[in-house]
Amino acid sequence: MTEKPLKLLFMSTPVAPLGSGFGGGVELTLLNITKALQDRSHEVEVVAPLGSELDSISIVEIPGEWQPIAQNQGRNLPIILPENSVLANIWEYGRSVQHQYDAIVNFAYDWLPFYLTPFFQTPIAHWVSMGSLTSALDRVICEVMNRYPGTVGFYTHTQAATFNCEGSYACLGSGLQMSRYQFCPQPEDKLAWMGRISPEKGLEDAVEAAQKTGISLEIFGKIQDENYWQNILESYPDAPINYIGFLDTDRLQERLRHCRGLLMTHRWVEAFGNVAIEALACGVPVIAYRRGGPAEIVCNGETGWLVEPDSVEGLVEAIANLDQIDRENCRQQAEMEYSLEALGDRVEWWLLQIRDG
Ligand code: HBI
Repeated sequence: MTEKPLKLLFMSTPVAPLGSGFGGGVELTLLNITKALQDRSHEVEVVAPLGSELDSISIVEIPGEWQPIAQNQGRNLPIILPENSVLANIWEYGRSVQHQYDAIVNFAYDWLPFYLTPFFQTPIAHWVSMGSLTSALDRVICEVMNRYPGTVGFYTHTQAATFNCEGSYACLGSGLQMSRYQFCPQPEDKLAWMGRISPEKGLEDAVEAAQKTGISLEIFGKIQDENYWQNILESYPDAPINYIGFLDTDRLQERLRHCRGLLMTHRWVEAFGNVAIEALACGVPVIAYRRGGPAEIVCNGETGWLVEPDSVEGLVEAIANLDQIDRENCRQQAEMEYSLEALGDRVEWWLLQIRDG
């Protein structure tokens, strides 16, 4: 890199401390973007809720009440801020130190940072972590896209399209530290499902597919909606499932890599699907509903199978065809498209444009 290094302030999702798993894929994305940019000698300071942990990266921890999650609340949800809002406190901190940075990067899927954008002197780049969910957020995101072209970044084009906004944006994908994921050529006879356990993730379809095929399903992830989880257990009492819980990356890949395939059974337009590239990095093919980000990731017939959305029959058929996928191809796709270097190229370019205005 010949240009002057960037000085960046990263503002976490405010729904829980980083490292808890409640922040979903954006926790991993934030970590990997930080690493990718630090590898290129850029300076990154991370601001996040009190109690956050992010590998060995130091964090400015901010107290306050967590932000309620935006999903499953209906499109007309008004803007909510708790009494002593950690989101507001994070952004008050950002306001007070903004002049020390070239740009601020927002990872919160919330109204406040978008609204505040014109009130800051330092440019703000926004990383949007989900597809469109509420009209209030859609509007403020579109306003920022029009007023500050190129400052809003999405994971995928499918995700960006859900916002129905003409403004220009950056499509950034995601990436992983490939060396942390070990390739496994010979799997055991089991399947994997990974994610926050919450209705929009459609876990019940994967459980039903496990029951129909008799192949056991390892379930990785935080239980975000306890009622939803209990309901699944009651509806499929005989399904061969094994709940593993939320594991850190090292322990996750140790188990995941031995699986024959990863099932992605999302009901919503999944913005990306970090779990898909984690599986591919281990050589595990991905069977996903043809909906949202995973449809832009999986090469049908090469690194997995894309299935008609909400079709458990389709999942069962794809499971029967898993052996047609060469696990080497899966690892190779991850290395080519989703390495930290590939992610760093995209994000560095995006942020340099924003700094240099
Ligand atoms: N909800 N209000 C709100 N703000 C976020 O930043 C947020 C969220 N729900 C989920 C979420 N972020 C992340 O889990 C994403 O990875 C999806």
